[in-house]
Amino acid sequence: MADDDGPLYLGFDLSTQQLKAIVVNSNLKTVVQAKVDFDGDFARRYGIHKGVHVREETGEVFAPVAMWLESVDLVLDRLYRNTPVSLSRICGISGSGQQHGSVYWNDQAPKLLGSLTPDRSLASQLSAALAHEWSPNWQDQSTQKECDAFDAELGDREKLAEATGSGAHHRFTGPQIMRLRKALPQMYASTSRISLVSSFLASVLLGSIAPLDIGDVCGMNLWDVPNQRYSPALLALAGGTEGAEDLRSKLGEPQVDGGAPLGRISEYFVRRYGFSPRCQIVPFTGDNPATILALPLRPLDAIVSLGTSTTFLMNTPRYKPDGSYHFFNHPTNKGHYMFMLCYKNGGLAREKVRDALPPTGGTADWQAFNEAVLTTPPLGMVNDEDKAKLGLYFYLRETVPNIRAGTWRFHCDADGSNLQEAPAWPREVDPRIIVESQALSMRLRARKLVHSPRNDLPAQPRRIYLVGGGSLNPAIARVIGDVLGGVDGVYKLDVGGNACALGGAYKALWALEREPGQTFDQVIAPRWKEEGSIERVDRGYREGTYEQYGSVLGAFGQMEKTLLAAETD
Ligand code: XUL
Repeated sequence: MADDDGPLYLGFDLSTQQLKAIVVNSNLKTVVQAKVDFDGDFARRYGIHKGVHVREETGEVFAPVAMWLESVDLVLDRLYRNTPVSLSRICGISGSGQQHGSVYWNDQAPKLLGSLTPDRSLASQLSAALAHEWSPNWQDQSTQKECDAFDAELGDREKLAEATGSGAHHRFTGPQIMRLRKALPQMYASTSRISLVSSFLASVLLGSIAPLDIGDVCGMNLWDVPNQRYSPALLALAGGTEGAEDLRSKLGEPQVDGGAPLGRISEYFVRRYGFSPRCQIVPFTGDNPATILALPLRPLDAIVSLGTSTTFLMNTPRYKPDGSYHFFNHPTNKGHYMFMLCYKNGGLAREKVRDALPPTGGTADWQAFNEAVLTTPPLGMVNDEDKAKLGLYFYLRETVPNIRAGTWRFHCDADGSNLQEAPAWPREVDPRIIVESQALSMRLRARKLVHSPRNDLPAQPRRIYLVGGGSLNPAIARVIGDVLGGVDGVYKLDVGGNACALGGAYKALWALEREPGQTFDQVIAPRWKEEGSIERVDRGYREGTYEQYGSVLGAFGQMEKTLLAAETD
């Protein structure tokens, strides 16, 4: 199909701070993109900062839903004005939303969604469809009591993780719903449907309430993953003893096939922006599940996202839940899962270590940090008799594992024995130790999911893809390769901040161009060109070095356990 007359696909990403839209053609080439920046475009009107309101006293973090509605009109307006092609060529739309956030619709919603007039804005017509003007955000921390109840409901935290793929987390939608039901009983009673941010955006485009997505439904602590149904006990916990069925109908059943179109686009968008009336809306998913759709990510490949926080993502057929990490249904591959580690102490923690380095007399900050990383030997061991240095650098309470803020330095023998608190070491050693520590934590937790990629090599990922700000740092790429391996190399993914929106656009393409039974990978992989999409930044697995880190992995876990135990004493 020629690039200039074939079908186009649109992917959205409704994240905390922006709404992005990206249009690709059947060859995965980006045709046009547009974005709305909430602070830049709306800070004055909505009084938000970094896209949200924060109520320090309660730990609540929430966003105005009307602002998102305004953003949909604004981003389409920008797309419409800038596009070199007609939006009528767009055959399918999908996308992503920040995970865990929820939107509360009242009983007017179906009527209002279905009768939008193109000469008035979405916000002016749909604000009346909301039971609650706010959407709780994933940064919210107001639900400790509810999390304790979730962790206890099925026995303990590990049992909850076995059932729902995750232990209870403040941001997860089940604990959030439980809190809102008690805090705002009238609002909850007047809610007829609850959407996740992903299905909210799909609903607006569809002109009716869209079902939840099969990947995103796992970010609630309500979906029983092994049995693929809502957990009646957890529905009753969140919705109230008599309210389990009511909550089930508020949520609705998710759509199992992430590639089955939900229906045609609402007439509002046809008349206002020139979309084709045949354009299909495909289920939207969470931003993390959408990230793994931005490239053909095979089992044994991993994505490390190095932003303010750090996330580690894998596509795996193995379901091995644990209270400190997450399993979600894979958004497109039935029977596969997305494994996710989500660390709070990522880029900011590295920055603090950088800022504590002795002044260098003019050397750029990261240059000094990187030099320190690259001139310090693995584990700070100059020779075999040296102690291996291990540290934890948490500027915020961490979730993986749940350890308080603080800095700890330990050491052990090369074989991992004799772990002890270490005497202070020079500050120039810290840059390597913090990056190693972040990578060791990922290796420790991903080890149940990896196996030997080939020829008796030790178990490790095949390829590691880096995204986010930290992916530009060669010293970090080197340590990731040293510690995590990656027999086929470490790569930087060159999609800027657009991975989730791109994943959404590819999902729409897959949904509409797949032959019966064709998987996402079978459709996307042959069209995906490495050139221009990825760049190899480290060779990955180094024999000897990888094994050296393997010897201290147990000691690293022991260090975490020691600190956890000290906290509960
Ligand atoms: C994941 C999470 C964040 C948000 C960011 O569990 O809460 O990564 O998805 O939008």
